[in-house]
Amino acid sequence: MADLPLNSSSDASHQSSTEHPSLEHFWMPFTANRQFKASPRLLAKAEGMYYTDIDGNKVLDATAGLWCCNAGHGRREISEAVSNQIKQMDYAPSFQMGHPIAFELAERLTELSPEGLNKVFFTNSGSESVDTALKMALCYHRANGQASRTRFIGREMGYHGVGFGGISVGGLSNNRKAFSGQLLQGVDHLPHTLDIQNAAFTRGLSPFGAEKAEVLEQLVTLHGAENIAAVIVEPMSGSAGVILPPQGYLKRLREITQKYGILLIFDEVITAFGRVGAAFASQRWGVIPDMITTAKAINNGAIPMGAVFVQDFIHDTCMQGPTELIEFFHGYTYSGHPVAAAAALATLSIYENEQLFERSFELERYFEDAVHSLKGLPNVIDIRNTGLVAGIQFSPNAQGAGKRGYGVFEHCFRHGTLVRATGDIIAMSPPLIVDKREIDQMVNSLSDAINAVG
Ligand code: PXG
Repeated sequence: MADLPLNSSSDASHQSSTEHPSLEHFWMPFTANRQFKASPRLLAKAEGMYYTDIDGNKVLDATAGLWCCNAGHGRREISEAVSNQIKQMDYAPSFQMGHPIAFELAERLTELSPEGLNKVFFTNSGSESVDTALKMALCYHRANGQASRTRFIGREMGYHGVGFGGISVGGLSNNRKAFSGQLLQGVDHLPHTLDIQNAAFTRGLSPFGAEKAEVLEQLVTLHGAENIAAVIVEPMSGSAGVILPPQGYLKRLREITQKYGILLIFDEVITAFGRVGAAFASQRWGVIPDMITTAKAINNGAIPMGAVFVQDFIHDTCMQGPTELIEFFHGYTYSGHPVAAAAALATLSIYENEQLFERSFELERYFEDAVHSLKGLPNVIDIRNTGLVAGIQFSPNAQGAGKRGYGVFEHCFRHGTLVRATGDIIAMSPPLIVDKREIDQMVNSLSDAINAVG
């Protein structure tokens, strides 16, 4: 077994302990494993707005875990629902069998979803939701007598998880290049909508850039609408560093897809359940897609779960052929898992009782003012925000792309605030229970880090 690294980069503001588990065997996801293991950050507890690390230091959570814990941490309602459900029935299959709680959850979810999206397919993650939606699009067109519609259109800088479908329609080159020999055939990408030159420091949606949706018309001309199955975009890109849709852009995508019979999929794995000031980004920005992919905050991140919301017409078209035959050859052992579903029902009750989606909308202005106060600090080249999410972008430093962003993230963590770095962008997406004092604390911590890192 390897020697245990003992807080090699701890500083005076963070206590260090001498006991760590062996870090040798867990190959960590999306992590610089060797760097992390040389200087680990290990969390042990979570309550409300705070994590506590294994040395007992409190860390203010400005990321809702990884965009998951919108109701804050340690919610008793959720842990009790999970505990009760696991005692009553730990697991039950959803293939040719069923259990009431999954049906109840599907119904509750459709009370929140945009009009017409009344069918729910359960998965266990955002990646699975994306692959499910892509497969559903192919099934629908085939059932609709248009089997030639097989092409997908994603967008540059889009993130749609890590399945082969998701990385094919996704547009982050680091996630694609090692696998490029085996990506899906027949995929194009729209241009991304990040526009620092014209729109830096815009509060909310930029008035510039809706015309980027027109590229879809060119792709239709190039391939023929009869060959295109679906367009998939995040209404707001999270992973790529909080990239917002320009005003009118999503509406234009909807108009063009509708005109040509192309399905429009919104990937709301990050934006659903209150992040942008409404239950769904679709509602916030007034554009209704044909499918919505979700995960994460569906049950506050408590148990892996995802869901695809589907327009009735897609579902109904697929319900054909002899009734004893399976209509959609797709599903997961854990689709609609009873314990995950119990956590989701408890979570939805918290969202409703505490009006957290409304809170996200109401706090938007305060959060916006707070994050935009960072304008003018060294190397800050853009600040973007909506609801309770913000991205702060830095120019890269001489050591290379991403180094400054990582430095700011690391400084914040060592001084008690968890933010998320993607390249030279810091994302903040606190639990929706955050209060104004905590917003100030996060922004002060970030300001200190930006000044210190330089
Ligand atoms: N779609 C979107 C829009 C996402 O943001 C996924 C799909 C995949 O979900 P799963 O559950 O398979 O991981 C995501 C995931 C970050 C970050 O740093 C974002 C995600 C995951 C990890 C890190 O912003 N989003």
